[in-house]
Amino acid sequence: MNRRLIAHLDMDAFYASVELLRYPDLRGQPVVIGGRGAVPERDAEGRYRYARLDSYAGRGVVTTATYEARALGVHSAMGMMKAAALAPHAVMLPVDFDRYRHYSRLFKAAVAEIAPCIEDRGIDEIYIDLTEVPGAQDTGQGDALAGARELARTIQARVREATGLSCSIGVTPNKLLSKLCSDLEKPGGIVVATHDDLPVRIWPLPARRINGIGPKAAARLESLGIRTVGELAQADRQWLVEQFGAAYGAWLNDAAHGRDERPVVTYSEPKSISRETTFERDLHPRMDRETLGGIFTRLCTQVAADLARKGYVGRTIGIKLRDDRFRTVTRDVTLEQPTADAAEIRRAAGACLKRVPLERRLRLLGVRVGSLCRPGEAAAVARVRDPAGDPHTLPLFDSE
Ligand code: TTP
Ligand code: MG
Ligand code: MG
Repeated sequence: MNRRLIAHLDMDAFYASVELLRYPDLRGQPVVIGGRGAVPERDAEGRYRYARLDSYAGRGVVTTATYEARALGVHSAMGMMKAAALAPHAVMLPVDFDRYRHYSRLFKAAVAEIAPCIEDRGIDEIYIDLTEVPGAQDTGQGDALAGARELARTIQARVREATGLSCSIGVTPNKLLSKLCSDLEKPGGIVVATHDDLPVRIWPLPARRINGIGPKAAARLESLGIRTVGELAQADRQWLVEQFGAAYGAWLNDAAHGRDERPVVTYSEPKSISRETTFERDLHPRMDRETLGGIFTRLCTQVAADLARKGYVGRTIGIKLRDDRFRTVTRDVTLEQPTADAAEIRRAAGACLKRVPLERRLRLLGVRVGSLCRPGEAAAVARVRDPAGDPHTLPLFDSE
C-alpha cells in the first residue's frame, strides 16, 4: 500500500512578498504592510518615494512584514504605532487585496498542474495530497522519502516560476504534522518528516503551535504545567479527557502524538461572507449617528456585492460591534428566504442593531451573511428543510 504523503504549502511573508514584486528596490529592507496610506509615487528621477512607519498615526494593524522587519520584532496583527516604535524607518505600504488574491490564484493553479488534489486553506496556504502523484513514492539510496522530497522541490520551483514568490512546504503522513513542518524552516524551507521525527522536530515546539490549540487552550495547558507538544504527549490521555472533555481531551492526546486521519478536502463552500471596518476614531452612536449609518449601509452594499460576485445567497444576517473598551457584541437574524439584496441585508442588519444597547463609543462595525447557498438551490433547500427540520443533513447548507 502507498505511504500517505500530505503536503502543506504556505507562502513566505505573502502580502509583503507580492509587494516586493513591484517594488524590487525594497528587497532586503524592513517593510510593513498595513493601513490605508497612499500608493508610493515616483519622484523626478523615477524612483519610488516610500512612506516610513514613523510618519504613521492611526489605529491600523500590521497585516504582515518582511523577515527583515520581523527581525526588529514586528509581526502580523501588531498595531502600526507599536510597530513604528520598534522599526521607525521601516517602509510602510498599503494593502492591496485584489493583487494578493490574484497571486493566490496563480500559485494554486501552478501547484494544481503538478498535484491536482488540493485543499484551499485561505489566501496563502493549501494542503496537497501527494500520495498518488507520480514519483512521490519513489525511494532513493538510503532515503525512503526521496520521491516526496524531489516532488516538494519541483512544486516550490514551479510556484516561483509562475509567481516569482517563495513558499515553504512540509510533507508528512498527515495534515497536522505537515502544517507544523511547513513553518519549521521558513522562508524557502522544505521539511519532509515521518512519525519517527516527532520527538526531535515536533515535541520541543510550544503546544500552541498546533493548529487547533488556541490562546485559551494554551493558557489552560500552561496552568497545568504543559508548555510543549512533548509535555502534552507525556500527559495521560484519560487525565486530558478529565481536564478538557471527551472530544477535545482525546484530540489533544492524538495531536501531540502526531495522529491525524483527516482527508485532504478538495472543495469547500464558504460558511459566511462578511465585511467589517475599524474607524479612524471611535464613533458615538448618537453624536455620529449619520456617519455610522452611512458606514453601515456601505458595509451592507459591499457584502451584497461580494455575495453576487461569488454567486451566493444567504439567510442569516449578522452584525458585529466593538466598543471603545474592546467589548465585542454580535447579533444575527435568520430570514425566511436567502438573499443577496443590499436593501434587504440592510433592513435585517438594522433590526439586529436595534437589539444592541448602544451606550459606548464604537470602534468597529461589521456585517456578515451566513447560511449560504447557491441561488438556484434556495428553493430546494427551503423545501427539504421543513420536513427534515435538520439543516445539517443538507448539502451546501451550513448553519454554522
Ligand atoms: P501567514 O501565512 O500567517 O503569514 P505570512 O505569509 O505573511 O508570513 P509567513 O512567511 O510566516 O507565512 O499569513 C498570510 C497572509 O495573511 C499575510 O501575508 C497577511 C495576512 N494576514 C493578516 O492580514 N493578518 C494576520 O494576522 C495574519 C497572521 C496574516
Ligand atoms: Mg504565509
Ligand atoms: Mg498562511
